[in-house]
Amino acid sequence: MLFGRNKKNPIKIADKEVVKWTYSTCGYCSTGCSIEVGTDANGKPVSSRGVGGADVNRGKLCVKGIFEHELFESSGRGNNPLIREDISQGYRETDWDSAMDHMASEISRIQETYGRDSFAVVSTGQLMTEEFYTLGKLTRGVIGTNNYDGNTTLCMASAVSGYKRSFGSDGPPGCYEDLEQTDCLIAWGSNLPEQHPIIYWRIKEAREHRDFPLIVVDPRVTMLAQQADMHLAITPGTDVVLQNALIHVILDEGLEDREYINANTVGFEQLEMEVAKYDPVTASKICGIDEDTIRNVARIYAKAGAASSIWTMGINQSTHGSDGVVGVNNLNLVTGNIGKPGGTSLSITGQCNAMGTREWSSCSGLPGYRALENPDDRAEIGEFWNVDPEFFPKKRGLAQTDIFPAIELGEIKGLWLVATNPMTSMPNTARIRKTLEKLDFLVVQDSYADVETTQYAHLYLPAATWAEKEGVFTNTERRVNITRQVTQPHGNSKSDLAIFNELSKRFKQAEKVKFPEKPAQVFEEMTHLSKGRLVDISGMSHDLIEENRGIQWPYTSDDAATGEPIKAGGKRLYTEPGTFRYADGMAKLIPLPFIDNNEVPDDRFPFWLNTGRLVEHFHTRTKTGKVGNNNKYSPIPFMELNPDAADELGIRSQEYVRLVSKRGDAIVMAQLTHRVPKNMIFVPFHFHDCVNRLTLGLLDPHSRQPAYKQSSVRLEKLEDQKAAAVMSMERREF
Ligand SMILES: Nc1nc2c(c(=O)[nH]1)N[C@H]1C(S)=C(S)[C@@H](COP(=O)(O)OP(=O)(O)OC[C@H]3O[C@@H](n4cnc5c(=O)[nH]c(N)nc54)[C@H](O)[C@@H]3O)O[C@H]1N2
Ligand SMILES: Nc1nc2c(c(=O)[nH]1)N[C@H]1C(S)=C(S)[C@@H](COP(=O)(O)OP(=O)(O)OC[C@H]3O[C@@H](n4cnc5c(=O)[nH]c(N)nc54)[C@H](O)[C@@H]3O)O[C@H]1N2
Ligand code: SF4
Ligand SMILES: [Mo]
Repeated sequence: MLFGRNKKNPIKIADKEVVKWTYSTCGYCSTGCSIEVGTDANGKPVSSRGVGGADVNRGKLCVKGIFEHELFESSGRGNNPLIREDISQGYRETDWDSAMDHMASEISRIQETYGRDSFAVVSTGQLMTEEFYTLGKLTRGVIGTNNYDGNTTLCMASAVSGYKRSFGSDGPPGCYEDLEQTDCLIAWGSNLPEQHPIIYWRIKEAREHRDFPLIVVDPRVTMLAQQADMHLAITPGTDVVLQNALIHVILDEGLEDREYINANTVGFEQLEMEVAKYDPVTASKICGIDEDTIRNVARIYAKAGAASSIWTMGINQSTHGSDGVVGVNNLNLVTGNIGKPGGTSLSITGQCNAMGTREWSSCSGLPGYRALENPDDRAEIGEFWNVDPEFFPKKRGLAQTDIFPAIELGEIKGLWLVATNPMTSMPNTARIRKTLEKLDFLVVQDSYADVETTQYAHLYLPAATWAEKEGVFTNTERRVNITRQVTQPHGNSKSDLAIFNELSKRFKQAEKVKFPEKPAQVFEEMTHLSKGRLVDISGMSHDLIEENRGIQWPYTSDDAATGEPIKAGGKRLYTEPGTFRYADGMAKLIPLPFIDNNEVPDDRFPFWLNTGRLVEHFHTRTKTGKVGNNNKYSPIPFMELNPDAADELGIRSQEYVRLVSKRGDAIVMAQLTHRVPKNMIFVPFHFHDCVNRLTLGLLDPHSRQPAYKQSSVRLEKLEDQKAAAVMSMERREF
């Protein structure tokens, strides 16, 4: 029988008839996998595969990367620029020259009427670094608005702020190898198997060879928590309390690394005084982790030869986001776990090039981690770009999350959105909708014409995406890797670099500023500006990067001159004592008092609303919603709901339920699971008109990042399930 069945259905792998493989770097998450895209005899991309010799992914790809070649011709891509005078009218197609002329004249009109900063630019973590650098030059050096920021404020701002506060500079100090070599790993609010599957796979493989403790701090039983030795289901938004308590126990039991603390840090006494208040008993009442577990974890971490902490949005997206990052750094500094193999404080980054934008986009400053506040930095960049340094603002302007309220107030009249979709990704989207409607002029530059923001735009610019162009990304471990062009831009779309260059030509101020056309020429400018900086890439070139399947910075021209194998350099920062980026070379230990300021469940809204991601989808689904193999896993909005809570409310599996917060409502399907506690629901944020209608998004005071993970809702049972299904369907239509 078995034989017969096998004979009837032999396994057959379709031959895609690939004639050429082109080297690239995955354009989804910040893991930074090396990927090759196969094209057939007609030049059509037909297949994707992992690159075997690449250190990051060693031949593997996750469920997003493996279908990435399907993006180029997916539905909804933009073909031509679209224009209209008023958002009540329909669009008409236009040519690039007219679109660029119109955009430049509208920017000038707005700036002349309302002042330079009344035109704002909101960018992303998903362009090539050369594009970020060029947009920075255009915005800071030519257009001259200080209201320029990126969606990275929704994502990595707390990590950036926390690194700056602790170490004197941004720049993740560790690498993936640390997570394989460590003797203890704590993951704070980071669900690697779904969000960074290849990093997860590397840790899992390392643990198969050498079992070291994995401790997961997350209010949900995530996939990573299922693999953990200890799962600490923390009360949302209270990680800082747990961090203080861990340090309390470490100091109480004399487990700290005195030698390291003396040679590398200042502020120990102040920290000691603050953590003294967080004995395990007091802390357990706030953070929900019992006192014995707190003591155990503190001992395991401090006694490990090398211990590492990683974190992602569970820490960053909180009103204590920046403090949570400083808390992780405090823990690693008192135990001597920075800059040594297996000992690090590593923010797992989000978007494919969130790091590139931090380093080179000039969003929060000037290129190469330079600051607007520093006169030397302004002078240096002014001279290099041929821009009068007085043209630069002397301090950073509004963060992305403050730009929208400034539109509400009428202070900002024009907005340029580059590769970001705030109509789905910002908290409280009803408010964002009203805000966008108020603009005199909105430009949306996106690879997809059907992205929700185009409903509010006056001008739509179709952008090429990912391997339709060339350039570099930097991943979580500071590895610069290259995407080569696989295929031509879709329709009449243009690369973002070409769009920035075209626009620059329309401004008088740009006559004396150079805008090189080729990505490799732009990269060359960056290498020059990086010399002697923390982010030194002066030894790199596009070709050398491809040859090595990515190179970690710093990689200096001196390193390159030695001719030694590249693997030796750039793995870790702060490996020598007293080399932190503050003037005295010391890292700061910073006391973190805890103030409970979240929206918490109450009688009217009794559930915690937790939000996040799924492995098969990326962000607002402009991409994965169009790839059948990704979308079919979860095509409709749903929530994770505890079966006991469902039982009490009379909600059955797969029923549609109305969620209500103080901001708005949304309809989702109930998926009953013990992943969430009884007083919490978890809703993926990938769906339009869904969970961000509900979120509050209070801002972290240091980073201005929204607390997407903490707000409260109630659940309403819906009698008319058919009508609910239709409403839910309408909201997910593309
Ligand atoms: N498949 C896929 N991968 C992605 C992305 C994607 O959209 N899809 N996006 C990329 C981007 S931009 C980012 S930023 C990363 C995000 O990667 P992650 O941060 O790993 O993903 P999230 O699901 O947003 O949140 C992680 C966890 O935070 C937990 N959490 C909630 N509140 C708290 C809290 O108070 N404390 C703690 N300790 N944990 C809490 C949630 O329960 C959730 O499991 O993923 C990247 N990778
Ligand atoms: N509730 C809730 N909300 C969240 C989060 C959460 O955890 N919970 N996470 C937040 C985080 S961490 C992030 S990073 C944000 C992400 O939020 P967004 O950045 O707003 O979401 P994306 O869908 O990634 O938007 C990127 C856009 O760029 C377009 N694009 C892709 N490639 C290119 C290109 O090469 N050029 C151009 N011009 N366009 C391109 C895509 O089509 C898409 O429309 O969401 C945030 N929102
Ligand atoms: S893990 Fe991230 S970088 Fe690697 S293939 Fe998946 S989405 Fe791409
Ligand atoms: Mo992100």
